[in-house]
Amino acid sequence: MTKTYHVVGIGNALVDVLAHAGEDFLAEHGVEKGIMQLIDTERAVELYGRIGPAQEISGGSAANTIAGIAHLGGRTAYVGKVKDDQLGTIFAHDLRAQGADFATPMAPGADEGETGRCIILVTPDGERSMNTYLGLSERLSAADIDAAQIADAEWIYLEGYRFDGDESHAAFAKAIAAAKAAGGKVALTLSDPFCVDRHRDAFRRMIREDVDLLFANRAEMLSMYQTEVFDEALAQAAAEIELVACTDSADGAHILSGEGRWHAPAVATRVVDATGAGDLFAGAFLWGLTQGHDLESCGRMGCVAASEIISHIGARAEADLSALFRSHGLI
Ligand code: GMP
Repeated sequence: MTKTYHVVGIGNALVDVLAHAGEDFLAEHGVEKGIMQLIDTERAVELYGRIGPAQEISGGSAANTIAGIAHLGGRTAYVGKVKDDQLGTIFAHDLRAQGADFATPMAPGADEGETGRCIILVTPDGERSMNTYLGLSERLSAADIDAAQIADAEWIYLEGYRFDGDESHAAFAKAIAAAKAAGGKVALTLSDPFCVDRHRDAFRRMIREDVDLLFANRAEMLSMYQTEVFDEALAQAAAEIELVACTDSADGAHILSGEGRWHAPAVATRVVDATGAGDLFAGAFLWGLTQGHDLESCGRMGCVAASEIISHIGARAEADLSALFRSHGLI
């Protein structure tokens, strides 16, 4: 029976506030380069007051992935918490306008807190350093998971960042149970090396028991398996997960399944802003998978989509990804 959704994603619903910044700005304001740091309201206000001109663009890691799949014509839905405020309305509009279903109830305007945002500082080398004020996205709980919707998905895609919220562990457990009971599959992204550090045991349990497809980058993979040897981490992951897709920046991506291993080269491009590269890699990879493409092609699609995202500011596709896949002979 055909399911309504190819992929339903669950994660932190955030609006990105993107600004250019020099290395000295990062040092001066204690921003750690290349990773995600959680910040409180006070710090968000302070940082916002100090950055240069910024652009607000809908973001959120899993939301970017889902938007990418929808952009490619895949059937998708997203689950994440925003508030009924200006940024929440923009976030919902952008996702729906891309063709994804988004039905998570918005927190009412009278509630405390605001829609979450991520202050992203882009250095001249194109690297992104993220400062996340979670706001309402933090409150995603099991009550926000519609088991019938999840059961109607071929894949669910879980964002590792959401491990930072206690109630969201229960939300993930509910989603996994609903997906598995209906023959669905579970994909997880590790999201960030320090997030892995904070929740290694919970990640490990989920990986061993429930995850069919793991997305990670090199730093996250090393953090997960607590080794400095990349190949060793990849081998450990492949031994316990059916399918592993691990990105490695300018070195592209490694795909592992059983005894099989493939490498997809990065697509040469000028790196303007690395924000969303991994998200769109995952989106394109999952789209390819649900369309029945072989694993190597899925990896190559991921790298083509990632190269589009890093060639401009923001984590949502601007060019026609299907046209790019055609020009690379992938479809
Ligand atoms: O990081 C996810 C994906 O983005 C990688 O697998 C690459 O496809 C792409 N990517 C990330 N960093 C770079 C880079 O510095 N150069 C190029 N060409 N691609 C990158």
